[in-house]
Amino acid sequence: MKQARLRTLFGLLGLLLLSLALSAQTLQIMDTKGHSTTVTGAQLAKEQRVTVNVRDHDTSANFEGVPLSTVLASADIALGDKLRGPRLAEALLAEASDGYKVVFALAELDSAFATREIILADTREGKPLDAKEGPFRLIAPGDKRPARWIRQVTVLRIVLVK
Ligand SMILES: Nc1nc2c(c(=O)[nH]1)N[C@H]1C(S)=C(S)[C@@H](COP(=O)(O)O)O[C@H]1N2
Ligand SMILES: [Mo]
Repeated sequence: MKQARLRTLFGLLGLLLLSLALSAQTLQIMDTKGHSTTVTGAQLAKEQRVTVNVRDHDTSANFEGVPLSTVLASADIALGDKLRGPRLAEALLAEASDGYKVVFALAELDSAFATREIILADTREGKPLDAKEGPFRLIAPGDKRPARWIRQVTVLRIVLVK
């Protein structure tokens, strides 16, 4: 009886620590006007999640996360019907904590244009990404080189290319 209660207590404590850890993982999204939105690991855990299987150099890897289009929608970056005209010169500049940067055209992230789905991954083989890779990494299935699979991504900046 006592043991069962202790187990429940430790279970709840574990959940609390997990949710605290997830809310400490943050990613910043900046729109073209400089308005910023913060996305947390806890929020990503509640979204519709997808899994992708990709080749990382010579090994197969399973990443799970949320489509970038969903992440952008949560920051009010409109895609679909709203992505037309001059907005087709908009790009997503992803920045990592080591200074590495990569870009994707916004149209590449929109299901109305793209035949593949680029994701913001937070797990690999079912485990949270380690400090070297995560907490967040972009994965673009279909890219033959993994050079845009930016590790430790901290900022997603929407830029208008002039
Ligand atoms: N933050 C960050 N992400 C990065 C890089 C980097 O230097 N910094 N290199 C890229 C390149 S060139 C490759 S080939 C892959 C290699 O990732 P891996 O070592 O995890 O397989 O990560 C990509 N993502
Ligand atoms: Mo690379």
